[in-house]
Amino acid sequence: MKSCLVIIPTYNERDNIAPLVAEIFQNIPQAKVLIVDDNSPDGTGVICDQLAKTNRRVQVLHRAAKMGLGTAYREGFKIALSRGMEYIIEMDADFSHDPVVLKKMLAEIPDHGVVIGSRFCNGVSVVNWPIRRLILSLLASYYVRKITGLKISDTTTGYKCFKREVLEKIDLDRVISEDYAFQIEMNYLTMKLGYTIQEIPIIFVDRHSGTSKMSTGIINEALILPWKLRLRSLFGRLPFKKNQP
Ligand SMILES: Nc1nc2c(ncn2[C@@H]2O[C@H](COP(=O)(O)OP(=O)(O)OP(=O)(O)O)[C@@H](O)[C@H]2O)c(=O)[nH]1
Ligand SMILES: [Mg+2]
Repeated sequence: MKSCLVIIPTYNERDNIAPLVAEIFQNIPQAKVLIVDDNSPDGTGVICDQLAKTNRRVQVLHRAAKMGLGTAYREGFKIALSRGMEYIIEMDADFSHDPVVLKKMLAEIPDHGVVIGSRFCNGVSVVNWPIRRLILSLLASYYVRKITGLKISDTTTGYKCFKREVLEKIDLDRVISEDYAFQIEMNYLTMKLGYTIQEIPIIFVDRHSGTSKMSTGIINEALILPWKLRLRSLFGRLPFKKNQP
């Protein structure tokens, strides 16, 4: 069984994090978990420390302040690579991503660069999401596909599993997205490296408790990013390590 690290970024997820970690281990007991907490004002970090104390498979990275989802994953990826992890999973803390899917992701990943949990590859499979969020997400995916040439139906999902060799080829310090646009950027880089992106259907459920961190700034970053990626690609400035395309 290959090693696997599930990275969970948290900001104010006090009620979600402990039950989520328990469900992850129920589904994939062999995994390790890394929580990246940005000094959540609601005390999520303290709960994470308790989890780490009682389970050696859980590790917590505490950051000083809210610095964005993209930067949290970048730091998490570096730790995963330094610890020799073969498969690296991204997952939200709010139960929108059903841990039951983890096994299927791990079954598919050997044949692909990345496996993504997709809300739109099997019709639209979201539950309890406000129609405004759904339309925004569908439009975002359409827009991103048109500009980047990505062929996937859900370009912004945050439920994914990377193969180590993909992350090894990317210079994570030169990845530009700080927040949710990170998902688009990583898909684009995976495609440009020549790896396949496999979509598997998920049923996305709105967060159990807590509040969304979505903001206008975050949406603007995602709107501008596809153009930046195209320009960077055109000028050979994509953040690949030496000897990559
Ligand atoms: N460490 C860290 N985690 C973050 C940050 N922003 C969001 N998160 C976490 O990233 C995950 C996704 O954020 P959500 O607020 O659920 O975003 P969303 O799923 O697009 O929005 P909702 O539909 O409201 O759930 C959650 O686990 C958040 O706690 C951040 O700046 N730093
Ligand atoms: Mg969420």
